[in-house]
Amino acid sequence: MKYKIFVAAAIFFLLLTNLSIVYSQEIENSKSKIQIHDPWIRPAAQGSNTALFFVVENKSDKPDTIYSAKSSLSEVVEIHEMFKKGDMMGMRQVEFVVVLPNSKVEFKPRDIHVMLIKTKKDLKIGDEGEAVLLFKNAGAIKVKAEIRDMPKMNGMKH
Ligand SMILES: [Cu+2]
Repeated sequence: MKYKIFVAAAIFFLLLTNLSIVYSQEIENSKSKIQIHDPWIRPAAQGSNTALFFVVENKSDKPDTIYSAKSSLSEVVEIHEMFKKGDMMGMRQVEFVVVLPNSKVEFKPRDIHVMLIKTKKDLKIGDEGEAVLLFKNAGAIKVKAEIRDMPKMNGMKH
């Protein structure tokens, strides 16, 4: 009898701690030493590929590393970099990106980006999409990204 109660209590406790882990995993951007500025996603039709861009600011005096990202917007989420091979531009997956203490790293078009492969729905201008960025020290940071068009090239401003 006592054993059963103990087991039930243990299971209940496990559930409780698991739940609290799930909830504490995703940190609000504003409370973290790592700040994600201006997250945005290029619009895309369902089933195609697009990317998430943002600026990471490390406000701590220790380096941090973004090693993964997740999102329900696409089937696959990867961290990519661009590279040049002769005249061709290509992109490839990277394992991580280091953000040095008190500095910023910009994820931007034609540079490092979070690739959203095979989008699950149309991502239309003006909509919002959520993603979670995983850092070694800061943990999982949830971002709400605005879906918007590529910025105009500098020379094309009127
Ligand atoms: Cu890519």
